[in-house]
Amino acid sequence: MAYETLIVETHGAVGLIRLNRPQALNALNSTVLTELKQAYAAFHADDAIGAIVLTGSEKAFAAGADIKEMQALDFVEAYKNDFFSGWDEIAKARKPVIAAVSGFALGGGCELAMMCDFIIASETAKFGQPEITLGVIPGMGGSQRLTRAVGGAKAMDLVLTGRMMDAAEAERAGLVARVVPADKLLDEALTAAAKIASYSRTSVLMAKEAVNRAQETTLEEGLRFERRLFHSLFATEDQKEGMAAFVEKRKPVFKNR
Ligand code: CO8
Repeated sequence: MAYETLIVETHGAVGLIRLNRPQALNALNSTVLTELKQAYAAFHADDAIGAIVLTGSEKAFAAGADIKEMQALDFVEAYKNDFFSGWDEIAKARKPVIAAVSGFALGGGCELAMMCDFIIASETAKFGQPEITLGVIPGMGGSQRLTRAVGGAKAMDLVLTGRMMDAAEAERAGLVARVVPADKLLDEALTAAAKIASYSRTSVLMAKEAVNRAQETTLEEGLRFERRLFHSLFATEDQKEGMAAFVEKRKPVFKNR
């Protein structure tokens, strides 16, 4: 399928999506959202794909929601159409998604990276929520996901001042899982995604669900949820295969059953 704003490829069991609006530093407009939903749906429907990498260019992962597209929006229209709610579907992807971030990840770009399961950043990455400089606030989850990722003090600093933080600060703050040199970024993300895709799909999906649940519930409920998922994995052929392979000192062959 041909896209106007994305470049989509497969690398073995990994789906790679590159945001591709270089003239606007990958600003997220409605076409990007429509196409991203299509690309996600296609990778989710494809049993051969076990994980997804979402990336941008060297200069920008995405410099935010498209300000030129948003500029004329009025309150009633924004409220009536629940503007930005389309992005919720991206955040609900079931297969693991790694954000590979180089350059600017600002506003909606930072929010999109945070909708992914984890972020691998290049040393050149810059994160920020500069919406305050435009007379608005984050609208795609920035005030909530950033606060959960880095805590209230730093989230408040970034959201109120609109300043950018570099990759080292983002890693120290817990927003970013790994920082790598710019020329290693894609390799690192594809290798991590290939590793995830090599495991039993069922345990991967459940692992993701369990970690996500930690963000949303009490410790007691979260522990109960984890335990139930853990128990249920003993009903899978992949658990038998994984443990047999360990005992027999060989590599497991998961059948996703
Ligand atoms: N939207 C549209 N176009 C953009 C955007 C954007 N977010 N960012 C950059 N561009 C365009 C520029 O307009 C420029 O286009 P042109 O050449 O036609 O003038 C081109 O990309 C290149 O940009 P610059 O020349 O500015 O490049 P620089 O390297 O000088 O600067 C920056 C790079 C610092 C990233 C700068 O482009 C910038 O500050 N961009 C805007 C960052 C920003 O404010 N992002 C937040 C956007 S708002 C948002 O994401 C969520 C809003 C929530 C609202 C909720 C409502 C319900």
